Amino acid sequence: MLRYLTAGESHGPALIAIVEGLPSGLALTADYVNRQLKRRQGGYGRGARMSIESDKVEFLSGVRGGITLGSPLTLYIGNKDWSNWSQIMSPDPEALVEEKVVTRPRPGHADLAGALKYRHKDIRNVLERSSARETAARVAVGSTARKLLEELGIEITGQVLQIGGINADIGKNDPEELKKHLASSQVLCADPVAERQIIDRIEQARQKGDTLGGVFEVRVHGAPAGLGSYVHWDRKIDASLAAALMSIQAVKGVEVGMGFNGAALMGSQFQDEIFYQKDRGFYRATNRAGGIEGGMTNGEVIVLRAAVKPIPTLYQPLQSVDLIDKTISRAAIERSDVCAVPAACVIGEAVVAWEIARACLEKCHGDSLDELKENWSHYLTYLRQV
Ligand code: EPS
Repeated sequence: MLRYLTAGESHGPALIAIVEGLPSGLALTADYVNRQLKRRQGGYGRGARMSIESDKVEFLSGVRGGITLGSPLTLYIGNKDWSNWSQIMSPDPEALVEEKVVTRPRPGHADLAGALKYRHKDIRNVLERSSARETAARVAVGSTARKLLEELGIEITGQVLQIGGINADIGKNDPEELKKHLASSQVLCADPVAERQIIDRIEQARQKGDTLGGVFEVRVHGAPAGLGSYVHWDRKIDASLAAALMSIQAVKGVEVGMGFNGAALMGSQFQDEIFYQKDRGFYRATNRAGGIEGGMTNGEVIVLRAAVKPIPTLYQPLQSVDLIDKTISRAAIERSDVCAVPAACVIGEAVVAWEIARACLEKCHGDSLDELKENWSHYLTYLRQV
């Protein structure tokens, strides 16, 4: 069973993740993970924190000589900002906890509900963990899954479709063009015209002390039919993918395939008709279902989209009420980003990679990569010949 936990506060010493269940024999280097960590830090619209950090992973266990051992992996990402916070965030009883106290909850943040739930008088105790800083650990974790999927011939790609109401026109690009634009885009957007407008809109929002949200898409290429299951609610792969995407900070909606737009069609217009070719097996000519039917992959490209709300920290803050003295006041201002949708897309790729890898291992098992690949290859042969 593939599982993981993350730990760490945004301004604490480090983020940690423990990953269990990766097969032995997988080639995995810090450089590989670091490439994804770097992508997550990018994107036009990030705040000052990203110029302090340059996230790098260290394997504290589970990898030897660049190869996984099958034992739990411990992933460590140090926070450079810790040196500015070590006295305030120290675990020692002498910590300067009276400094940088936050008492005016930001609407839209975890601040208020978190303080009420855990009976905190200082909202810092909430925001340090609810911060999207935690997603660095999840991207590191997802990179280990991405590496495993590469071995199985599965590729995960992501792109931003909309920021601040500006939609990318991706219909006219062929997949290679798309990849080229994506590789150089500052907002992970395949449409260069939309990209320029998005950057302008982010600048306008920054000048107004405001923030922006948007929509990103993640696609999974090469997943065979039969990942997930129809037999029980918690084995349906669309459910686990939606939960994983929804768990990303600020995500407010998830779609599979046509999603909400499909609801207005007739059944005859929506369903993807079934075809068969010798040596290819069953396939579809359309993909409105987004590669998932009945809680299982159907062999087509998996298409997932997530809606990211605008970041709650506003430099022109909205009304709030002080947690302690109950006076009406403006919400607290914490250093933050104007727009983190491109980062959210990279995080989306990571959490999707994780769920797909989990489903692949559940389907074909393997304590070692070789064992998994043998079982995988038998299954793919069966699908082609059935
Ligand atoms: C975040 C606030 C900012 C962001 C942070 C998420 O951090 P800070 O308060 O240190 O400036 O930059 O994101 C990250 C640190 C990151 O690595 O993505 C928040 O309040 O959620």
